[in-house]
Amino acid sequence: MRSKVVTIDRHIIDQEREHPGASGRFSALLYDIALAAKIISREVNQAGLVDILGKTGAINVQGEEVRRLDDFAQEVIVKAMDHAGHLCCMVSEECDEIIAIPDKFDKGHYVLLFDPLDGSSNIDVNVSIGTIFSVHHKVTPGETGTLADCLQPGRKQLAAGYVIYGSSTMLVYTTGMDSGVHGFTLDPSIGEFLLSHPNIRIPNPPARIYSVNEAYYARWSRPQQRLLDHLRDMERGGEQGYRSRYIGSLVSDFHRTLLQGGLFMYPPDTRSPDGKLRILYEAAPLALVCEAAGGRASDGGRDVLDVVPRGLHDRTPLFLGSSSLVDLAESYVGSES
Ligand code: P6P
Repeated sequence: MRSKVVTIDRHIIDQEREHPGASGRFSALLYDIALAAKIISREVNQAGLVDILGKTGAINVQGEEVRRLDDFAQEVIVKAMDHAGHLCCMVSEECDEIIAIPDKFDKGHYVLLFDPLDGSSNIDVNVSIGTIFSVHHKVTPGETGTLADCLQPGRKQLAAGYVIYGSSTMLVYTTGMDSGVHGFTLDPSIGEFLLSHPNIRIPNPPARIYSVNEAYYARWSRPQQRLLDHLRDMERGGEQGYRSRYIGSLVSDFHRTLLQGGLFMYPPDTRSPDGKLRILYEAAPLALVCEAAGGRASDGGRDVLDVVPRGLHDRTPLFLGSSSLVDLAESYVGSES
């Protein structure tokens, strides 16, 4: 048994006390995110038992077939977050436009951006999947959330994190560079997220792991190919070689990178010139977590946190993980960014 049992609610209150100006509204927002995560976790973990696997037949804005759990997760988050008075609007991977707060509910000063269930194509084969979330301050006058409130650079995020639904359900979040990264594991027997990974720091020196879909090698630029050749080359003056680990579920690949170190990459290629991953609700939140844990996140030439998206669903190349390995990646591909 750990020396003390700290629930996520207690942790959020303790963090609020460290910020005298905190209104408490922000804390309440984080509680509601944790609640939504518990509800989604229950359904994801029963997916094999309850007939919610398979497809709804609907197609989302990304042109991808929507699986029932996608729908469910999307609805849980919207219904958990839309009436509490914290938000002026929401943005979801599943919705083409901004999600407005119904007029019957009070509006607040925050914007929630999220990918309700990333990696959902892995649901049927029991691979861990995840929810990714990002919180910004409203920056325009008036109550109603606007595009300008959503299209902010990642460095301005108030909070960011993810939930990974795997062998256990974990919620990992940060409220910025000076507050650290903290991981909470769900104890389903009491329905509480308990602090299990306080002050996560990405290991340095990192594990020598690279994570990329090597099937696309032929579609990469020459500098990107040379970077992979370097990482694959075992005989470099006796230097210890690298291992390749690629799950194909962003939250799972990032969670391993955060805890063990390494380099996750989703580079641009001839079919996806901006890469595949979305800035607002995938790259930017994970970049904030990574940097707050002592790592780096780059688009190949600059920090992802400095990228200002032009559209809600803009994509970016992503090089994420241990600083020394992201620096190495930039030394190869930086000139072309
Ligand atoms: P690829 C899952 O569909 C996802 O959006 C991320 O979770 C994952 O990192 C990526 O796509 C995998 O893409 O092209 O390697 O199959």
